[in-house]
Amino acid sequence: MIHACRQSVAAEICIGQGDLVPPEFRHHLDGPPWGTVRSKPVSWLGRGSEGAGNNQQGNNLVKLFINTTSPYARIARIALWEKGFRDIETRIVDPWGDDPDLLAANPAARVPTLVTDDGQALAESLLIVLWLEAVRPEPTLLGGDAAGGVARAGTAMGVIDAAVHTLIGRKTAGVSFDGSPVGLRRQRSMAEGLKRLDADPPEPGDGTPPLAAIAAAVALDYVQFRFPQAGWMPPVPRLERLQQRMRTRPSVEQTRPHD
Ligand SMILES: N[C@@H](CCC(=O)N[C@@H](CS)C(=O)NCC(=O)O)C(=O)O
Repeated sequence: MIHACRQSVAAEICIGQGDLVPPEFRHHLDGPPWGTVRSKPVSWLGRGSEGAGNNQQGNNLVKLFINTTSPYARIARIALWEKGFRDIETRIVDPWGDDPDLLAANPAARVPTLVTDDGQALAESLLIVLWLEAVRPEPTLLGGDAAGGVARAGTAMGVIDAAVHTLIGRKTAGVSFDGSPVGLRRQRSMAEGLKRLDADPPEPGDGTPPLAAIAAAVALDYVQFRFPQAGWMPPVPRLERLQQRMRTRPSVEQTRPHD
């Protein structure tokens, strides 16, 4: 049996071929166990202590499950930070390792998952943003042009989804996934989505950035992080300017993806 071993900041995992198999099917596997995960609780959303601060409102959020590479978790982290929920407890997990607490909160075992103190588990990055907009409308993340902003955010999410799906494809098919019809389609989504965002990039503004700018910056950072020097990467000078401006926000800088 071939094993893929990898290491991340918070989770050291060595996953056998059970990696993608749900628990109830694991008994079909032979060979070594499913894998081990060591997750550590952390008390801050970012990498360092620079961003630490007080939650300005009541503490009705108890835990955010994240990992340090997930663009979805990063969107939720930035949104929470920008909304003033800066000191929520975060727990770094490997979502592929079936962390029992994450699984208990979210049957899809995906990050981000946000657990509130009344036991509600909120999944899906954009639903977390939606919920945040409802419970804390100011500062808004919708910006002045709601339709334009949501349209651009949707393009950025298409890039993020395509990037993540490419990595999942590689998990099952290896790098040959990239040249498959689906892999090429995902590549096109990334390249064309980034081109379109570059042609008409979101405006970050001077204060709280809108969701479109957050999602576009997260998308570009993630593609560059996961596919450095990719031949299909289009030139995106305007998007790179947005990226630089967004990095002046601690919420963005402190959550940059890292293994
Ligand atoms: N649509 C979800 C996607 C979340 C997602 O796929 N997260 C990944 C990490 S990048 C994950 O947890 N993957 C584990 C899995 O798919 O089992 C969102 O917007 O939050």
